[in-house]
Amino acid sequence: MSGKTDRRQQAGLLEKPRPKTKKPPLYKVLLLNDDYTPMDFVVHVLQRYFNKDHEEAMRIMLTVHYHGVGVCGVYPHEVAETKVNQVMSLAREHGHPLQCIMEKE
Ligand code: TYC
Repeated sequence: MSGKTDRRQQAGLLEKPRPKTKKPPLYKVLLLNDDYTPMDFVVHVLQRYFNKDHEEAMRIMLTVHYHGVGVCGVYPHEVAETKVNQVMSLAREHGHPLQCIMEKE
């Protein structure tokens, strides 16, 4: 056998250095289509909570309008949850049936 382990190996210095930041699981925040929520309101929500400019917000809103669902952004669990709650609260306050959900990536 090779005998004694050298100091570098003991110190772990032969291991590939890896960044020890563990990445959290990510969640997509989705908007669902409905027949009643005004388009302007959805665009406003995308700009206010998802930091989209007007053009990108329009694009996402129309994706939802024509395809039934669209991705607003991808975030760690707690951030996604907060955004879902903010969107649902604002929609309820305004009497709109808009649905916002999160889904593991
Ligand atoms: N379909 C809605 C309308 O015609 C607009 C809309 C878009 C609603 C996206 C919800 O997530 C939504 N007024």
